[in-house]
Amino acid sequence: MAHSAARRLDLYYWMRLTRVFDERMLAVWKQGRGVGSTFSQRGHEAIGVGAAYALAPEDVVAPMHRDLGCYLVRGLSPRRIFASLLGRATGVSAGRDANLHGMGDLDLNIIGFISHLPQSLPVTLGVAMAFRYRDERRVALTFFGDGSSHAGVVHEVLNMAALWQAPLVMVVENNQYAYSTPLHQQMRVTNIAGRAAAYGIPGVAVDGNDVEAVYAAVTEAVDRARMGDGPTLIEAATMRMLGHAIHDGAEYVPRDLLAAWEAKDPVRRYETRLLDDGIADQAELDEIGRRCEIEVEDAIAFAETSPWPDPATVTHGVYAG
Ligand SMILES: Cc1ncc(C[n+]2csc(CCOP(=O)(O)OP(=O)(O)O)c2C)c(N)n1
Ligand SMILES: [Mg+2]
Repeated sequence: MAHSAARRLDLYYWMRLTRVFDERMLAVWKQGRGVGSTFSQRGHEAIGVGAAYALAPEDVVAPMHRDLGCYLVRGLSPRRIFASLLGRATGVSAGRDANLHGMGDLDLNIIGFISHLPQSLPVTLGVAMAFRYRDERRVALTFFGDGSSHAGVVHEVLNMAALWQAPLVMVVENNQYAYSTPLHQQMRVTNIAGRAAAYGIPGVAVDGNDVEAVYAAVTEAVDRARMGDGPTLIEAATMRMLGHAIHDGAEYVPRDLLAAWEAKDPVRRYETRLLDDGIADQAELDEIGRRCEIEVEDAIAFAETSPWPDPATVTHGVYAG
């Protein structure tokens, strides 16, 4: 798929923004200015950005804990996200949660991350079927991890989505680890996309460190779903470059494995490609980086000066009777 220079620079901007946000977020936490724990996004930039970029605004997406790029592309501002991470009243969940769990915004068609992995699958299947019943040409997209892919509900959803030809795109982010458990200790068949054959739907394996490849694979799956041709399972391979969350030094990950993936870093790789293709020169890419840094610093300042939630609002949004 040939892309315009403007689109390629836009994809680069979103990945760079995700990277800068992640690096600054980790620094803030290490300085003791964070709230609770936080999940590094390093390595996942191309997946979140490439997948979100393939969706129309009216499509519904259910990101998970390493899809910061998706939240940003969908229109959650760095300010609102940082304020959420710091548990402030100006955050997406108005202080109800202090990490990427509490980031749903139905005005942007984002379903908040459901902590019980991978329960976004049955929810998005329901959303997709609602589109079908209402005769709306909209698509639902959900992410889940390699570790999450073993849960029984995944197989139920794959079967029902296939049977009903639901307009659903399921993206497995295979980052080689589920917490401290490497892929080979999770399953004998490590080709997750291959599981799709058992349900009679397409299974697509894609390089999750190549933003244009992710964008192309998700675009094709979204188009199929929108045309009424049913669901797709996409496996996007990458590496979780840091620990599971900030407390985890990931000493159990072999250093040579990390070095091999570092050489395929999604942001730097795209930067090299843009330079090689003459889309931009280094000064222009640096300028994009500076823009991202300014945006993220502004978001941090906004978040840190935002008020805590008013205790009187504690029951707002509680629906149990
Ligand atoms: C049902 C359930 N069990 C356990 C957890 C705790 N938990 C959170 S993330 C995680 C690892 C998930 O691994 P994977 O699906 O590969 O995603 P990754 O963190 O690697 O992106 C676990 C066990 C959870 N959130 N939900
Ligand atoms: Mg994983």
